[in-house]
Amino acid sequence: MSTDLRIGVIGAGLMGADHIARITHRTAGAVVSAVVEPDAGRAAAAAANAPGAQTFTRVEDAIDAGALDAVLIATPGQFHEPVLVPALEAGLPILCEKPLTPDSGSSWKILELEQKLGRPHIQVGFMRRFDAEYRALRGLVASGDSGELMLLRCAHRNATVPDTYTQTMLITDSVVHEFDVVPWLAGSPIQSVEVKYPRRNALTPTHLREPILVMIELENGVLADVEMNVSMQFGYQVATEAVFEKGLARIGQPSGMQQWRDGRYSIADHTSFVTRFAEAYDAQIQRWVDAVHGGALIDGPNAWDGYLVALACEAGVKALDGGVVPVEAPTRPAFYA
Ligand code: ISE
Repeated sequence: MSTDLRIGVIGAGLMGADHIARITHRTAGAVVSAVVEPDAGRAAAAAANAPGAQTFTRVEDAIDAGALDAVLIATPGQFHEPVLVPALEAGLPILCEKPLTPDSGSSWKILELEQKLGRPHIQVGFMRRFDAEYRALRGLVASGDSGELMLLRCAHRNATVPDTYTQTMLITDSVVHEFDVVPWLAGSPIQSVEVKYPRRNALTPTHLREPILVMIELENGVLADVEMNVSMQFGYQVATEAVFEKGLARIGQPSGMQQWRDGRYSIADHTSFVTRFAEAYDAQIQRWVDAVHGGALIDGPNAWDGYLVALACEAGVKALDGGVVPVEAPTRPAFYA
């Protein structure tokens, strides 16, 4: 009998399809047993990478059919809550792509529901925490080898974004990652958020005003600036420079083959987060699967982390209209200690 974890993947868009292929081809100890996707074409295309998986249009049907042991939610954020609720009610382990939910009120309700289960069941998909260079930088900060961390200079650049991408998504879909990873790197919660607008990129879609510069102030005095740029054209880049008392560290620089040709020097960079963070996604899913097998259920950011990020996103969205917006979090429940 197979002991593989039977994962139901909810949503078979870009990320869902990528995770389905990952679980089938690169994750040990797991299979995709169910694909929940209302769009028949997407469901069929995704199922081709998941031999033997059943397809459903509603998560409740997959749960009622006993078709899964764990749930991976890869739908857009506004559709997370309607999946989180039945999955928690069924007591299933969950890996939920970011954000946990789009606002702190609904995230709080999810925390309340989860706390009925006795221990955390939700891991949130902040994959940067699994990236080898981010981990090395966090280790450097914690070691104190370069002195205290003072500044994080973060660049987050997308070539383009789809027409459905809105102004608030600069915060809720993109800077959301820095709202998780900056406090994690620096070991301190977010105190306030401010947004500044440099000169607008003429190539930006007409309904957007960007790039933006987001200032994130942490309780320990570390300041992070984030250049959020979604019309960069050339490719995808997520890079950070950390400024310490005794030196600097850089992560996210292009690597791989350097080429000299026709009087030019070049090195390839990424064009999408799917390749930039491929290894981080692999590690994230593998560690989650191992944690479920081992009984810990999660091994990574939890729903409380997701809630804190929801609070920061609310502040960030307000800050799009100007001013320094404070982030105030309640005391962390002992359940998430
Ligand atoms: C996208 O949803 C992601 O999560 C990517 O990591 C981010 O770079 C991009 O801006 C988002 O739209």
